[in-house]
Amino acid sequence: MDPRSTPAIEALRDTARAIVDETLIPAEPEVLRTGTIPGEGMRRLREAGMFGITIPKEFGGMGMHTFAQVVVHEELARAHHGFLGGLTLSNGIGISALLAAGSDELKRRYVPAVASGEVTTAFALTEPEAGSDAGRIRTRAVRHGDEWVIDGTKHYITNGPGAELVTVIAVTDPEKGTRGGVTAFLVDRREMEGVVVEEVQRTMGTPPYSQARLRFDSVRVPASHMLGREGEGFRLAMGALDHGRIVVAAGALGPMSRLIAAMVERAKGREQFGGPISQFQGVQWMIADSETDRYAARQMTYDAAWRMDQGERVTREASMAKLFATEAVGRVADRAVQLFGGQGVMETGPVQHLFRDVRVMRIYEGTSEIQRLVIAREALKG
Ligand code: COS
Repeated sequence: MDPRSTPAIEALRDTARAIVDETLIPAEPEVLRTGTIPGEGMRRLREAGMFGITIPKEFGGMGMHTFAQVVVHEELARAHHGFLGGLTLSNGIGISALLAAGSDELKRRYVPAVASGEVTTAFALTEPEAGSDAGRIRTRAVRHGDEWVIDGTKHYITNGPGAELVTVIAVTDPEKGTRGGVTAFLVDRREMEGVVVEEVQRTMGTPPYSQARLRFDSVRVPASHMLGREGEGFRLAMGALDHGRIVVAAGALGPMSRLIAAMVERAKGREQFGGPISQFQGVQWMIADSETDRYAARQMTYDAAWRMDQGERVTREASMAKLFATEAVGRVADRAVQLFGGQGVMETGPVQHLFRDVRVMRIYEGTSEIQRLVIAREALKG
């Protein structure tokens, strides 16, 4: 147990571990076979309050901090990603701007159903022409009386196919750009017409596919659904990503643990040249390097989360944790496939789906290259 943890955090971690081991991992063959998420797993996650770990108690959540979230998320992330999209967003970028800058009325109206997992969220920043260069977004919001009208296209939006609530980052003043010209809005797709799913975007990861290209076709949003002040949207989006990147780092720890456990079991059980392959130094070093990667990634992730909870601005630490942990899980997954040999690349093998699923982590919520850019900029500030 980490010295910064508490009995309450450990109890929640134990609950998460039990749900993952008893229900989510046993359901994985079904997920991989059918591309659907069994309801029982989601029910257990909801009932355990996992959608509202970081949501304040007054809005129906557990009111825990980022440190608690990463400890628990590390455990949850051993499960197939299909179980995790909803709760990662509801404890992070899907709701950060609403919690940080929405009116009390909006929070009272929307947050409790998000905390319970009844309503799902998405965060719409990325566009076809604005990925790493998020400041180039073109989606426009124009004020008409008491409403804003949003037009534009967002893509690769996680939970995009079905999320009821979407935080949309749009340009409200092209002249001002990222410094005062971008604003965040909360779009409720149940009430506001014009959000069109143009495509469910299939990745190289295993299904279910939760990314979508969304077209905003003159979506009329009441002025009361603006999050924060006009022009504050880029700062809100970047602040949400500081937190989100720490959570992605925690999300890399779960698969690392799965992969290392599989490597150890395989090394002890597979016999070649008259004995278990664990006797070979080449295999031992794969395991040693993977353990070291996980240890370092965990320390960075926990530290970044802890500092964030102390009120520090952790832009650099979040990027370092995200960069290191997601690159590390890629290395571990590659070693695991290698250690499993032919079985490593078989469709029915135990690690190939993890190898495919973790690849995107080096890309979403900022590529490794963007993390390096952020770290270098912060360092060069002196
Ligand atoms: N927290 C709060 N505010 C921030 C911030 C942060 N981490 N980063 C930037 N801002 C605000 C600041 O107000 C800044 O103005 P000042 O420097 O005058 O204070 C303003 O935003 C503009 O920032 P910046 O000049 O850094 O913007 P750039 O366009 O140069 O680039 C990067 C910003 C590259 C860091 C940004 O575009 C980025 O993170 N890109 C990756 C996007 C991404 O992760 N996409 C993944 C999909 S979203 S799930």
